[in-house]
Amino acid sequence: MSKKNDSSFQQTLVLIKPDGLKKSLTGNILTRLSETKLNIVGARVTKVSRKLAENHYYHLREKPFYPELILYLQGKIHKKEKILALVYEGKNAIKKVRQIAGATNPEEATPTSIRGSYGRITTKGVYENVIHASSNEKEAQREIKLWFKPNEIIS
Ligand code: IDP
Ligand code: MG
Repeated sequence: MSKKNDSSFQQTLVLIKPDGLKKSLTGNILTRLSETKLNIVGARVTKVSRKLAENHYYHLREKPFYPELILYLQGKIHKKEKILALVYEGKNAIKKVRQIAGATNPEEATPTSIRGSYGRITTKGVYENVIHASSNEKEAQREIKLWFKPNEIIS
């Protein structure tokens, strides 16, 4: 079976969120992610429009923290209005990246994970957890299309 027909061979979206950029964590985060031995097949710095943020976090639109979450992803809270978007590819990419990212709540994340090391909970209640990582295959495919044009992925 060729690599690309193998269902464990996946692409996953990573976003270094505005707090990650503001705290100069890009190098540390990329170093941690390189432990996965996955390949980077896409990378771009971009501003996040309200529409893009709302689309990305569509599944959370009913949550009380949603308005704050949208401002957070847009960088309005950190006065750093951009993110670094990456696509990682390889065997079990989604699970490997999620494992190094750590749990959503930085207080519950393994202390050595990216979120456990660098995340925090703000007084307004948003989990500032420095990175996004797709959580399943359907989500990964939807999100990669949202953040990248097909010709920006070099697989
Ligand atoms: P994930 O980022 O681990 O996939 P999601 O449930 O998809 O978690 O939530 C997206 C983002 O929304 C989280 O990364 C975090 O920034 C924020 N968030 C999720 N749940 C909560 C919560 O209960 N309180 C505050 N912020 C949350
Ligand atoms: Mg999620």
